Amino acid sequence: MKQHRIAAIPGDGIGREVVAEGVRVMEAASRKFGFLCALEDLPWGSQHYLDRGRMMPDDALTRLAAFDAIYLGAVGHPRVPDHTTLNGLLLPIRRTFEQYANVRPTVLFPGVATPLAETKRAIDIVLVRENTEGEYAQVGGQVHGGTETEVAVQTAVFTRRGTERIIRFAFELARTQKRRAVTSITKSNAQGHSMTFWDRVFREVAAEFPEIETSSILVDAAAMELIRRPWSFDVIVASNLFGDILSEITATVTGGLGLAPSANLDPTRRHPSMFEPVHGSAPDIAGRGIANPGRGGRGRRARDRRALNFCGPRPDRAMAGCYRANGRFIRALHP
Ligand code: GGG
Repeated sequence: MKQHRIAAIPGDGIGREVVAEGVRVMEAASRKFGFLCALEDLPWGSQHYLDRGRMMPDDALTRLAAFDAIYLGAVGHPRVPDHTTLNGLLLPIRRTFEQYANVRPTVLFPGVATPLAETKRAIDIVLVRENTEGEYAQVGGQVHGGTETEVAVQTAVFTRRGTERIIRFAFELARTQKRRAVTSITKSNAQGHSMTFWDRVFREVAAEFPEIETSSILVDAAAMELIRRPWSFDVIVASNLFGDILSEITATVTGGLGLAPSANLDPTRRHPSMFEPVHGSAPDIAGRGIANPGRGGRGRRARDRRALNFCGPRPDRAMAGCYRANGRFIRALHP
């Protein structure tokens, strides 16, 4: 029987609760479909930082390299700066293991509450976010700190290799899944160097996929259209920062952040890929056992209602929707 070595990093806040539940699902799936999971729990994250001054041990990346996949909960802690939690764990893992494709599919499940007034149309979007460079490249610095002349510079980095491979990934995903269209999202009017370069690479790669419709939209217009007409989108490809921001909108219009999955893929499979919920550590509700994919108020009755909201008035249809969405998600991982 095939065995998968999985590194589980529950991390901070509700990350611990959701990973525990996810592991139960994984175990149930392994029994049903006949595979084994050798799971190692790695207690890294903000508590590790508060105890030892580092989010993860010195040899963490070498240790992680030996696994088939990484299952991450969340990072973020009220006593640790956000840039420390992100740059001390999540971002080095994505970069070191060349997890350049961040795939965030969103489907509006039947019966799930959405803030949209119109709920009749199907929403089924795969947002492909560049995951190793762009605005997250960590190039820059600060001088004259704390004085009137202080300066902070942060440079976005767009390489030919990085830009071309993420755009090609999005088109290959669209082709494999027989999807209709790929939309590229930039801000080329304001960022006339990097984003016009992205647009040019997008046009070049698009020419290899003549059967797929293409469009390019500015990020501000995309933010509006994802709320106004989310059903008009199919596959989206965007830079690291724009993809991060827009995936909060795609998650929100399809039922909330709690439902949104995120796969950080090295499509070459040379390194382990990492799977995580889109949401953060939610320290305000951590440890109370109320982290839940649906939305709602406080207390047990509200909690039950949230669970029901998640399933909807027709749980059978909701589950069928989940299975279809999960099938798409799994296909999205390795087109
Ligand atoms: N589920 C992982 C997590 O804690 N995500 C929160 C976060 O801030 N993510 C930033 C990113 O995806 O770039």
